[in-house]
Amino acid sequence: MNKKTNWFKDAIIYQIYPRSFCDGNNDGLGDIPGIISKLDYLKELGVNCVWLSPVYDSPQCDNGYDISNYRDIYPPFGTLDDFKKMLSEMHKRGIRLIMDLVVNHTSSEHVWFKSAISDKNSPYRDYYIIRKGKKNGKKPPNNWQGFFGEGAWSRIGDSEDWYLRLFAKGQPDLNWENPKVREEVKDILRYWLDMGVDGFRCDVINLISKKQDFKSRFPAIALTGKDAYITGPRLHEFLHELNVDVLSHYDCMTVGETVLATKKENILLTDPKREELDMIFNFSHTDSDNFFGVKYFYRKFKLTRFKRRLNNQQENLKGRGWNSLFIENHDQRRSVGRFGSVLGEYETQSSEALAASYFLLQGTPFIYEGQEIGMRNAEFKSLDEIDDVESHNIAKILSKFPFKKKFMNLLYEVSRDNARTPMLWDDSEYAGFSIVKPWLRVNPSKDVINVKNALSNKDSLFYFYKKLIEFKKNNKVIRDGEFKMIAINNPYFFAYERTLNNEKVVVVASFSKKERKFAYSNKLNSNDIVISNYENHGERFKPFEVRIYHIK
Ligand code: TEU
Repeated sequence: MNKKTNWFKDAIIYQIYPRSFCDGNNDGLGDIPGIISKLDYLKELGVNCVWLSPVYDSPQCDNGYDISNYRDIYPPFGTLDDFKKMLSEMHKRGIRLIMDLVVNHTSSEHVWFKSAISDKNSPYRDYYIIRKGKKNGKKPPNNWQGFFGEGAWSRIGDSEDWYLRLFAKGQPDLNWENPKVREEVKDILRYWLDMGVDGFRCDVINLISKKQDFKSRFPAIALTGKDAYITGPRLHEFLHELNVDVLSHYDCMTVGETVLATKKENILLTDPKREELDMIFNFSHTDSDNFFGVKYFYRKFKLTRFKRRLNNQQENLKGRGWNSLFIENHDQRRSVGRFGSVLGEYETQSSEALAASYFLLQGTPFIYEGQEIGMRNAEFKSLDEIDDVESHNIAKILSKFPFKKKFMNLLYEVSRDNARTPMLWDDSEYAGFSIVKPWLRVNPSKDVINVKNALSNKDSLFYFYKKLIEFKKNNKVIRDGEFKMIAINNPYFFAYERTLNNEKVVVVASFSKKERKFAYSNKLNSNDIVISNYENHGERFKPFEVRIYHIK
């Protein structure tokens, strides 16, 4: 019998990046005891689920997205007992836990991979995608490109053979064509589900099936070979198999990170009848300020484009699948000063306008650590301040280009480490994250932007998020109501309705520094406003004013 219920539809999910959340043993790195010490803070915010980025044992070439042992914890983060304690402390507080499931690839330090490359007859050889190179093994088997700016193959020593790795060198892709690999993955799922974990965020899950031709692609442009490895031919079959064999036996949920998936694929992946994933992350709106989904191809932000993309996501899955709602994660730069919000004057109000714009759409909202207090980008000034493997790979490529300086400045602005600086708990030297120098620099804004200040100011962004969370929890119209975008071509306002029978919620957020009228709101009664970031509501909206009307 299928044991899955739909609790994911009522989830409000907070993402923790364990390295950067809280350092419990003062070694400069966040850890599980640190997380436990902050659970009451999450309870105060009101979230009811945590997505924990990887805590498994790992050499950390990509901060844990390279797993060397799927059944143990990276020692600097704590022990399995610490993990179990965290899980039970979360459950005690009504907070569920979803783990990051990274099974497109393992670490090159995983015993499977070590055996696979050291012995051609190893039973693990076929766990990976290993092919003979061209030119007597001196050149890679084809011209595919990976996600971190490099070719997708690495040579095994000085042999003729190469292994596929769509990310860093230390992240060899698993061969999902091999049924033994799929059984291993199922066992990993069972191991954590039996321990009481509530579900998984499935890393780059739409890359697990590859076209088996392994031929070069022409013309060779960004992400060469992507037609072979993005939403490959057996993806749906593999996901269905995991669901039927494992997931459906537990009351758990899944959210798939689906990179560059099409509208049609997104429907297939989330259609409950097909039993694949509960929801997916669609990046079309976070990519609205770049070309081709590549953040280095920067494009000026337009509110109307952002609205259209979110509207497309909502309309696409209407009555068919479930959306995930987010504006930040550990791979994205911070949303402050992005997506129409501004730094400096009106910083808080504009972050509130952005929060209201995404949080009450149809779907399950996510908040990334620090987003709720308006943490800003890190303002990196040199590559030495950056740790991320992706940024370092790109910097290597950029060093060969003219206009290097201009590109490097862009890299500092979009580097994933912008989201990974230590959480700002207070204004002490290391922001209450640690008492020793952290692994990544502390954001210089810590004197003003920190949790302590946020909690002591009733008008802070934190309390605005808390209100949105409460409102969503208490009103089924936000979960089940029909979505409709209002005035989609208006360049200054983000507005939408949610309707369930005779009940209606209308969200109107101004993205203008000027006072402006919004014709639609003339029809509405200001007595119905339940959440706002200003006290008085005139005919004109004040800069970045939000009005949420609840009409019953
Ligand atoms: O991200 C997948 C992914 O597509 C990103 O690496 C993206 O290309 C990049 O962030 C754009 O800047 C997932 C994880 O979220 C990421 O942290 C991992 O590095 C990656 O998979 C490999 O596991």
